[in-house]
Amino acid sequence: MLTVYSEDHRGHAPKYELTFGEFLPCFEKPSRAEMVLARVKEVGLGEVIAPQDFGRAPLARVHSEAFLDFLEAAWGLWTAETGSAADALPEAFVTRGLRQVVPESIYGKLGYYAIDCAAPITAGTWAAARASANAALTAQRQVAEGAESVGAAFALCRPPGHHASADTIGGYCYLNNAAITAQAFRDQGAKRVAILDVDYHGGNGTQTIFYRRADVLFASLHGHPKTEYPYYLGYAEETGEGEGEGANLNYPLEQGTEWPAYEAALDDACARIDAYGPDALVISLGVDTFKEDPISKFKLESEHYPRIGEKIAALKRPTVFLMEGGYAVEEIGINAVGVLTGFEGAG
Ligand code: SP5
Ligand code: ZN
Repeated sequence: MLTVYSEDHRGHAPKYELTFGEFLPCFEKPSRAEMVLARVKEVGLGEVIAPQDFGRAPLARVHSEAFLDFLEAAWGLWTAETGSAADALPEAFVTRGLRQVVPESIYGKLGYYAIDCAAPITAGTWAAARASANAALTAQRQVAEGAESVGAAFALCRPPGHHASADTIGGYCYLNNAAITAQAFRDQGAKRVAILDVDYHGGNGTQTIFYRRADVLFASLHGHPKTEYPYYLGYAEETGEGEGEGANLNYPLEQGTEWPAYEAALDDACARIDAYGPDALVISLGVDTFKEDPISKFKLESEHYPRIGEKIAALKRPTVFLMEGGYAVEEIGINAVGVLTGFEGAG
């Protein structure tokens, strides 16, 4: 399987995030991608190529222009206003009863466009986020064009994307790579696209982007938002709205979930995806479901990841895998690439 990877992610190495009531060293760090790349090479998964630059147009198909302007300008505005070399983070948020205005201050802009204090902006964040989206789009193009009979490709995206909505960042995410990829398939003629999100955290950004649409099915298995980030979305009763009714499938699972319950939910999601009849499949591949993950509470073991890949392969659709979360850095390569080798072994 082809892997798309850019070194530009290294320029995005924020220092601290607010988690567990403390500013802790960021769990989402460059070594994650390096470990996955090392494993891709170790198992001989296939060729590794650099992304092409698709420019801003495919990003603007799912994100607002004002949001993209903000992301591009944020670091410059931060340094100009604060003179600080610290990473840019919000200190107040637009919540109930406040005016939905975009203030002049970068602090006000950050609070308008962010949902938490876990997506710091640094000098290299915009370039890294663009490279991550370009990796996704390059993998999409390879699969869509079926070059060299590519049935699937892997974009080693960093930073991840599934918590970013049309106009918000959060949860280590800036540009929604899965939404951008699904939209690219649609814009190139796919009638229906399915996104399967197996990251431990509910993909609130992806859900929101497609919630009123029938042309993109979003199915997500995740820690139950009653106890797990992102808390305010990802409940089972969220099934889509308007034309999108029935095209959003959430499988919230309890803390401590082990393989049998996980497999049952995954089988159900795959059956629903198959019935939907998508022309292409996008996988938000998070491996923070691993038992040793430092911020998550599922109990999957390394042997289970190839089985996830086999089930995805059984859908027999052109498939783009996108790296999302996974913070047990020692095992992130084994687990993420395990899904891909499981997929190939079944094919
Ligand atoms: C892409 C991705 O995996 N982003 C994850 C962002 C998670 N940030 C919040 C982590 C919260 C951990 N604390 C949860 C305690 C509740 N049991
Ligand atoms: Zn996650």
